[in-house]
Amino acid sequence: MGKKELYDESSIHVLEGLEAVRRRPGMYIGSTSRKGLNHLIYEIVDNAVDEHLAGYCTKIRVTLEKDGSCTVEDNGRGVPVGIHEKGMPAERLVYTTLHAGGKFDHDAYKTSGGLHGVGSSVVNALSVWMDVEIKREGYIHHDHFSHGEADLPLVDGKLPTMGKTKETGTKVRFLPDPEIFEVTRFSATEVKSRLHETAYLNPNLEITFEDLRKEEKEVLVFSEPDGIVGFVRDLNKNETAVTEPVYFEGEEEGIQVQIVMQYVNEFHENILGYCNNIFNADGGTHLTGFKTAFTQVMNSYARELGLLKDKDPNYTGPDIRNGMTAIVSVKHPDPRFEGQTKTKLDNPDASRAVAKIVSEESPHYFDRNLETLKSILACAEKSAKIRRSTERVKSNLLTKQKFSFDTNGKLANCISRDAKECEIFIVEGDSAGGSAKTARDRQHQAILPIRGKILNVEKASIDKVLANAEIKTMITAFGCGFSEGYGNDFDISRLRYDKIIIMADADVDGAHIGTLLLTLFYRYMPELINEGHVYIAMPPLYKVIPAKGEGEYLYDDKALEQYRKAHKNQKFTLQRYKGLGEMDPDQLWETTLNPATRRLRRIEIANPGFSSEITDILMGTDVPPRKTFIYEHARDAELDI
Ligand code: 28F
Repeated sequence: MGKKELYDESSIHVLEGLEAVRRRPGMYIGSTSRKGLNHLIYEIVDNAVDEHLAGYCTKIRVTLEKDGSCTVEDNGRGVPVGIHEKGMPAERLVYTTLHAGGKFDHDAYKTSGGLHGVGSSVVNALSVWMDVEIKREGYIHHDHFSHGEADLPLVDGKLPTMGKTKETGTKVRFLPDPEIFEVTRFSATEVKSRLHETAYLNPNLEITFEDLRKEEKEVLVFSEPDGIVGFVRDLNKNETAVTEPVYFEGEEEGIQVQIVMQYVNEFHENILGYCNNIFNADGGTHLTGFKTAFTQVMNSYARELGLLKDKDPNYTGPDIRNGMTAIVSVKHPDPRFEGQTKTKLDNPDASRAVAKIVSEESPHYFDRNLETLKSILACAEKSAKIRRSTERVKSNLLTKQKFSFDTNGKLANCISRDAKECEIFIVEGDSAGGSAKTARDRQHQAILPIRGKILNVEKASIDKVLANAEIKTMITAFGCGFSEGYGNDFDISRLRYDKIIIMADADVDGAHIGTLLLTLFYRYMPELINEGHVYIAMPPLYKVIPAKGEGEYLYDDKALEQYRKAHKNQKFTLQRYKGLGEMDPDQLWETTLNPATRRLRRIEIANPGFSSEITDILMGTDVPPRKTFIYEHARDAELDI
């Protein structure tokens, strides 16, 4: 076969590959919401991190450019530019073929982190244009792509150069395609938090973030020489620490293991699992290995120290982990993932390796740090006490639930019992609740009015949470029970409603109630959010009624501004809604209840590793940051019209 023929074949292959990515972007980057958009940056950054892990890159710079594009630059070796056997510069293959990661097939630590480790060509396929500059072998080599296809002519079969340099590295700039993505503005908050996380996991890497989109540009440098120890300290920075961070590391069966844990004065556990620097939202074998071994180690210490007598049962795992913040990070040469989203580590040897390191390293540490050991066991004892009393409350709650659905008469349930077609609206205030009950579709829509502010679960112990009337009603109505540090009794298959819709006013109080409810769900019923059952209703702010023609609802000030511009010389009446309570049932139906005309936003957790921290910060402090939370979430949520 001649060279030319090969080239044609491979270029057809390239086009088919790009087409597949553009046709089903969700398959490659998860979604086309803001989450998927931000993911483009992480794909490129991950390649630079791989170059760091290979031992060559110490600095990465990420810039959100004024024109909406993003630049990522590293000081590694630069992507190879030599002519590949298929007659193209190697660099072009990397940016145009799916899975063209030659080095990745050899490199032990790049077997893709699971979710979507598919790389540069996917980002290229989903971009209007991509520009690549490679500093290598004395020159700056240049390449450019449009919609994933190279459009710079080669010079003597090679990439054109744009000058000489002594430096090395790779610079990639790309503009996401608005025809693919629902939104095209990167979320600085999210990107920063992910870059910070990457810095914690790579202690010798410096990552600079730059946002040039605002009037006043923002520059941040993430450098975390203390690694995951610093990560845990920072996750806990707003809590009262009960112990110092405890750090173990080791290698077993070719798997590197790093563990850090710290106890705080809180009523929950927060344990994050990473494999090859990628967060595993659903945990997996590394976490089970850690939990099993640590429970065993702590129970034997408790007996050794006489805190548990022969007749006493062991502490449960959750007793021991209550108040614990921990990070378990493994480097595995051949990771496997299970579950729909491929975010749960599945290798049994990871469990063995972590368990072995915990059992071997614990005595080394605790024999020298007896105070820490005693503090941890004191936490366990306290938790066990609360657990026993909670078990009594819980069994009461569950027996009641069997007999009556509507505990205190406030829930107006729907007639249908087919969860797939049922919705429940949680409505702020009795007056809006009353209108909603009149206006709703009784067959499919249930209304649960809640009065005033619900309990801030972040600040309350589990027994208080369960004693709260509004919370009890919600748990009973949803039908799934709840999960917390003492055991998971939550059963999503029993969920009575496909959609749980928070309906609150578009003001500060409404935002606060939304935040409180989301915090409750996030802490005690996280699967509701993770499986996409939680929504926020978006009631309109205005109605405009022109002299002639149909009235129209407008959902924010920007929409009003646009309407004004588009109807410059026309007269119209402007109605401003102060609150849900002011709408009559017909208006409420049309704007908020009617599936055909309403607007809902689905809540998704942007960065699971950090969201626990975010909730802590926002619910633990005063007002201004809380607002940020709800707006960020509202913006990051997927629009579901
Ligand atoms: C801004 C994003 O993508 N950095 C990268 C390298 C370095 C090599 C490489 C990348 C070789 C044959 C694929 C260099 N020298 N930053 C980045 N830096 N890719 S991506 O190799 C890719 C493979 O096919 C590199 C020697 N070996 C590898």
